[in-house]
Amino acid sequence: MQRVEPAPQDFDRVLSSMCTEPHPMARQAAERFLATNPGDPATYQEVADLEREAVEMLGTVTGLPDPAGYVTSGGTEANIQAVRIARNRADTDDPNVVVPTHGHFSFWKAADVLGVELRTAPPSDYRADPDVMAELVDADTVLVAGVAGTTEYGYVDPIPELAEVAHSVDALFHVDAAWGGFYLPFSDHRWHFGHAAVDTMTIDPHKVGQAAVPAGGLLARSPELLDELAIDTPYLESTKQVTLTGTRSGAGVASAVAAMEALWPEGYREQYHRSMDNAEWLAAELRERGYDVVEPELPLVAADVSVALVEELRERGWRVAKTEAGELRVVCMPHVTRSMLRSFVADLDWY
Ligand code: 0PR
Repeated sequence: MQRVEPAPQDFDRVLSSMCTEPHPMARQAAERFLATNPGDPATYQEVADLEREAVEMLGTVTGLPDPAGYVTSGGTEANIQAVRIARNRADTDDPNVVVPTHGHFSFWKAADVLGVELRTAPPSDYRADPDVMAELVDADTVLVAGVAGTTEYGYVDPIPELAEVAHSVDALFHVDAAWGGFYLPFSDHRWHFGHAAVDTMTIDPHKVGQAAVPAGGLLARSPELLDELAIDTPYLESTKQVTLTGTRSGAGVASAVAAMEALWPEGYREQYHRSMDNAEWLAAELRERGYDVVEPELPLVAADVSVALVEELRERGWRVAKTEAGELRVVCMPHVTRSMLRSFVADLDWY
């Protein structure tokens, strides 16, 4: 029997990450499918079947019956591909994409790689402002995007209103729920395919979904949208490929299915409530100590703790991040427990 080495990443003091400890079943599945390549479905049929299952389950999570899509390498690839679908579908020589300024930096990569103009709209109260977005769209707008669970504050843009802005100029509407997608089903937010005319969505099993890295998700309302990405593959048995990468990880695909089978919906529901309670507890503790706290909307807390103090906490081994505005940012992922937050607050008090 071979010895199992301890995991190289210890999540004990990680408060900055949007990744987490994979579910034990996800870890096991990842290992089993380590050497498979869903990019070659004719050769690796079992993992190709699993990918169809993954997409089906992601459709269930996001209110989309008969979803089209695939398991990406992460949110970045999914966002790039959403922009690519929109650009390829549209009939313009001068395409532009409209996103809130708090959109993930992957939209900047997409614009650069795909040669589209990126127009950014400042938010009001941490959420995209549909009126400001509406001022930026025109006949050359191919895509409007909203974020359901922003990277810095965990806020949810007004998705139904942004969908209207997109469709007023016949653009596609994309929702980036890369991080929020596995928390949101248990909240009151209107964010998914069943709530608004959403065309494409990013939702990542390797974040709150508790799958192993790499497992992102791209979903499209119809197979025709996904076909905008199709490239002929003459020497493979399958005749076309829609993914951005060629060879890709079967481990991510298999672990996404295993995590969702283990956790959807009850496990994720319990996790949402635990994490949200933790975020609210931390927000209250920080407020009691006089810090300005951004009211958490999903399990993510931002507070105006000084940069010097954040540095001290890092010295003590805490992995904490800062927002662009300089606030301390704590992402309450599944591995973040109340006792971990208690010892974090105790360290904060020590200074
Ligand atoms: N969309 C949103 C809303 C995101 O927050 C992120 C990642 C992405 C898309 C891109 O996803 P991938 O990183 O899977 O391509 N947000 C975090 C960030 O960029 C990712 C992250 C993950 C950061 C783990 C740190 C970390 O330890 O800040």
